[in-house]
Amino acid sequence: MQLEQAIKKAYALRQLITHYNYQYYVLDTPSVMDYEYDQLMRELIDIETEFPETINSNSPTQRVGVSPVIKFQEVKHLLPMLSLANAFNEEELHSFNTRIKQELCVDTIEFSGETKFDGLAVNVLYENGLLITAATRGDGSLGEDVTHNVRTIQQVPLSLIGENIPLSLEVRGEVVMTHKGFAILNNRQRDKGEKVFANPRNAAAGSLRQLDSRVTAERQLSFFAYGIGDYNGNVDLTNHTNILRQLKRWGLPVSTETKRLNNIDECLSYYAKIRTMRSELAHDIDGVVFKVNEIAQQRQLGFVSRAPRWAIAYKFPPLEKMTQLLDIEVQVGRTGALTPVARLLPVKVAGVMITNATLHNFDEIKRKDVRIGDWVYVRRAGDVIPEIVAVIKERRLDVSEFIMPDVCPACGADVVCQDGETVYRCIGGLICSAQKIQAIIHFASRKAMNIDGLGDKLIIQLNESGLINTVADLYLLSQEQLSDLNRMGTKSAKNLITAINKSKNTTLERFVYALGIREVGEATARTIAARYKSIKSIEQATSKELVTIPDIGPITAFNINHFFQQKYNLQIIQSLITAGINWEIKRDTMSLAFGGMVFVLTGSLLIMTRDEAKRRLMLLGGKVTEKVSKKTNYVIYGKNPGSKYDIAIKLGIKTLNEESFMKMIEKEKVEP
Ligand code: D41
Repeated sequence: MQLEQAIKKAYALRQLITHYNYQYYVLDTPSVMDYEYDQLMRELIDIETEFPETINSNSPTQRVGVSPVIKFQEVKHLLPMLSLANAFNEEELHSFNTRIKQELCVDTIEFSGETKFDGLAVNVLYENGLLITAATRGDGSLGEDVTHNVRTIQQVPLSLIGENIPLSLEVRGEVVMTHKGFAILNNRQRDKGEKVFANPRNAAAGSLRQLDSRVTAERQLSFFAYGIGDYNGNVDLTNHTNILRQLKRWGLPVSTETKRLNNIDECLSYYAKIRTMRSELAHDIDGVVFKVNEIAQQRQLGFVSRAPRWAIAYKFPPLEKMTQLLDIEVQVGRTGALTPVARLLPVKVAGVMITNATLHNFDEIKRKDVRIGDWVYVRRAGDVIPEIVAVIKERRLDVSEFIMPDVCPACGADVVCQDGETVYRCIGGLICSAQKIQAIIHFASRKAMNIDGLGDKLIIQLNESGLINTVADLYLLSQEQLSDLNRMGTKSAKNLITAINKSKNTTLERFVYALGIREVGEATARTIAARYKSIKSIEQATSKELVTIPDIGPITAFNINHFFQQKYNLQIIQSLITAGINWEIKRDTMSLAFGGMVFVLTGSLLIMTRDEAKRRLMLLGGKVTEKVSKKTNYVIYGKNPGSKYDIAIKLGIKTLNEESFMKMIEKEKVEP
């Protein structure tokens, strides 16, 4: 290749790659396969390696620097980066609206609404369409030069695309890290024994303040433009909606949730809508921002003390709050697993009073170095159980490390932690009162035997008063015994007995699930029930056989087999069945020996009666019909067969005499 040709080819490749980047990062509609994209990049790299003269700094191959910067330089923003006033409730938003309506002498104001990203504000300067500098907000006038790092963010175009490229343009936006990127980064940091970040915002900040852009490039940062600063171009930008649309045309990513809002009521609905979506978004947001849409009106309003009077951030209640860890309680689960639970100084997070948080397991406590008495950040997002995000080490006073108990807090049996497992377990089994109670709670639960009205508290009460020791005892309870209990009326006692009786009619899969075998959830229980069809067959299944079933691994197979080898468990199952627990035997006829086959009987049978033969065929999944047709598989004939036999011969259908028929069913060993 000649140099001239190489320059042309490199140019074409850059155009194409930039275009694909735009479709992927800005429009969110990828138009090529990753493979194809990678090929184009490879081709460009090859050309640039052979002809280094073709390289320019806005080539997509030049995002990551080859060496760290020495220190962060100062950058003066062409126009200052203002700050945002806040509203924390509806009233404050209304007074914002009233104030500016008065100022502008209008009845209603049109706003532009957008999500408020919880990241870091940056200013990206483009001159003649080329990215020149990117700087943090700093004090609003002077920021830190983070160009080398912002260049590594795939969403940020190194050169603008489209028409009417401005001579100069400052793009204001927010650098954020996705939840996914945050989780990946923290896992990697943990593996390397390095500092983990408390939240995506801190992680984004830490990543942007790297001297070495090769480190930043490995972290998944995103960028969203929310406005402009200095602008020298010939496209008329008369309102904020236009600005965002034009930024998108020039190849800059803009939040997909921006919306034009006709009045303050629409702003309130927008706020409510975004708030419900909050936990589903890929990024953390801490509120919404409303901006007066018309630039002319913005000018008229101006700003006070570095904050524009035409914009306001309506903040969401924070998902994270500070509180004190009062105690770590160790709970024993159904399978003996010990779970540490944090008891907190009650604190309201996102509208809900939080008193407990999960600590998952002992490893988690060690990793986060959580100690009783510490001040911590608790986080509640969506419907998830609140969790401790991080310890505020600066506030730590005299606290000592938490030690996992070496005996079970419920029964005093030994606690073991198997190699390779993070879980500590009580080995007490069903001798352990905690495990016993959890087993009964599980048995009665909705997806198991579904005993209506039999809640945790009642189960504990029944156990403490000596009425139930195992799940089988539930079916021996009488209404009188129940009415004698504290807080239990005759009516509730009667209802409970009815519910218990009702639970006797169940399905095999529910029953298997209810037994609470370790690692056997609903899905596995369903698989086992479908495969074995009777509790007797399940009891006899070997581990070797169980592992051949899809989705059952060696550990689950072992657990199932081990469970049914315990005499105690078999006794309980027997008692339950004696008490009247039953399920309909559903046959999957297709999987049986004669599944889907059609038989016709003719002549008088001597070895067994016609009804008996019919029953046997049906037990094996066969269907018995009267007329011979092309669909018939076999005609079984006895003495003096009639016309049905002749038709079978004519149609070429297989015929069997009684002896061959007997041999055939004997081979299938069907119990009579
Ligand atoms: O998403 C954001 N964090 C965001 C920040 C946004 N959507 N809009 C913003 N608009 C402004 C003005 C109105 C001053 C141009 C902002 C910020 N400012 C801002 N971010 C950090 C300081 C100010």
